[in-house]
Amino acid sequence: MSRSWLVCLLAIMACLLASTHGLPLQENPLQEDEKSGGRIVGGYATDIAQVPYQISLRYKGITTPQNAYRHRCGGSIIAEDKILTAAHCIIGTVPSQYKVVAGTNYQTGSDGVITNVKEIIMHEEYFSEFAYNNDIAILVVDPPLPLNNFTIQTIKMATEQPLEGAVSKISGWGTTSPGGTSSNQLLAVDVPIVSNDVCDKDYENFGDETYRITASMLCAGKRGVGGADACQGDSGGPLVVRDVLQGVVSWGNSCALATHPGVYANVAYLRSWIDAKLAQL
Ligand code: 4AZ
Repeated sequence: MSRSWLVCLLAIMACLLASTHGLPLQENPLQEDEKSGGRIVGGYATDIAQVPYQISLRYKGITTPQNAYRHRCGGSIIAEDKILTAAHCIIGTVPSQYKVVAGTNYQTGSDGVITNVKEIIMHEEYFSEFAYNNDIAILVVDPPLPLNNFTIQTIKMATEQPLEGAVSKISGWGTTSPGGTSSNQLLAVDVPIVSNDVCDKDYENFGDETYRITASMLCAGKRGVGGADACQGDSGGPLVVRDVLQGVVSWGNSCALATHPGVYANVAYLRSWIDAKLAQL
């Protein structure tokens, strides 16, 4: 038998062996939530009139001024000239790198109105002691947004903690699966509030010892079920319970896992910091 025939035979045998031993034939098997055709993850298309406090924070790199501003994070309108977002969205950047777009349904849309960021106020204790601790920032925009009682409105900030099990609404243009593509249409999903004690236990074996659920955080998700969550690109955006802003999309282990709720900055807890900053402005 010639050498080339032997090589051929070996190759065929290797293939037969592989197929009987169940090596994956598909390079990238679908994630659980991709099978369900998820959105935001697991959500539904909504209209900006349903969440008129939602903004799209558009960003460009400092070394690529020729580029367009692109959606980076969400945020919430707390006054005609103030936006609440996550510290991790804006850390290490300057105001000129941003535009704020309000009253739009699309992350690439130029419907709605556009304004500039004049000032960024980040929590001084962001990431101190614990990972993602105090993940909150205020953006001052100029000119102020033209509030219209329809597609561009403020949201009231919480003064009290939400009840465990209360249904919250989260919204944004983030990815519809972990590591997936983001949605051009605004999406929303409803998830129940999870207590910090329960959530901290869920995160016991995640990351290093700095990953704890602290008082500056809030959790929401369908424990034991999964499939509904915020994901990458939703960060900085709103978690609302009965028309009150309770959370700011912050972090989590992947997205929409049954074992790990999404984690949010806790607006009621951070309220004293927010109010102090607003009073100084
Ligand atoms: C992110 O990467 C991210 N499931 C945001 C929210 C969550 C996970 C990741 C929560 O911006």
